[in-house]
Amino acid sequence: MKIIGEKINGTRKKVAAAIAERDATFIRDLARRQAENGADWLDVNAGTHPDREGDDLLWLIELVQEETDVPLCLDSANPRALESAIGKVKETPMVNSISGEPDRLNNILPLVAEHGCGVIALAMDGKKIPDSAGDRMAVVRRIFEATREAGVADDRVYVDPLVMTLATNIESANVTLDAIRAVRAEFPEAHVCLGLSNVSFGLPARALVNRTFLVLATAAGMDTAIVDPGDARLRATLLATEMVLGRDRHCLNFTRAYRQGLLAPGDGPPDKK
Ligand code: THG
Repeated sequence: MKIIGEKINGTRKKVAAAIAERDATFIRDLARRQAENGADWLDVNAGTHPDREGDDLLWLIELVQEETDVPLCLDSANPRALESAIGKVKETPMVNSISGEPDRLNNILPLVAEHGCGVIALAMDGKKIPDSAGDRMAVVRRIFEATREAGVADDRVYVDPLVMTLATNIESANVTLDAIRAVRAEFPEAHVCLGLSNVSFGLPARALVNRTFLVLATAAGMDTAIVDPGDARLRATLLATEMVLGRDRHCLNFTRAYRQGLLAPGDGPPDKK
């Protein structure tokens, strides 16, 4: 599993305040901690007004890159903000995201093609996420027509089938799992990427719900997750899941993590008393 660290997101209150106050220490700290916890990319989302987003994104990028060499995942729907950000990054970034929306395809895809970026493709084309896996796949097929036409190889595309909360639709995770399997079957070279936390919005014990969904989404074929890399229980669950699915030869990663004390308390040997 590849991990995109989600913490530098201006829709979070603390990050919004840090951006507004130009609190560099707070942002640097988020970057360093996620890098230390093994993030493969760091998502950077300014989440600010479109007039400010470009400048705020550049400020964030500069700070993050002073702290770590982990490549960035530029999280914006704004082609102008993305274009100036792509010019500033040291490592080839991931672009988060395109969708089936013609404006985003026309304005963002050329940047992705030119700079050789990976790109997250949301399985939606308007404001609303399609209800069924079939309707999401119809969008995904149109996106691949466009990425192939632009010369972006399938293995640079990270399809995000999207998940909505179970609190308002009990089938929502099932729809997403069906979409993941359909993407894997139809576009075997492509990746599947998901932000997990929407699944539990409005529910209690969200971390438990997110971890459970992580297991199922991984089994269905998700290979990239947008999560908090500092969530030790989530990482432990991930290590166990990959081993159980046969993706950890000789159980090396799992046993090494155990010896390093990285598996969460309570998941070790049973208490003898
Ligand atoms: N797909 C793609 N990109 C995405 C998402 C996705 N980018 C944004 C988001 N979803 C993933 N990132 C985050 C970042 C932070 C939090 C959740 C998702 C988060 N949420 C806290 C919570 O849920 O309790 C509350 C916010 C806070 O801390 O203030 O931390 O799906 N392609």
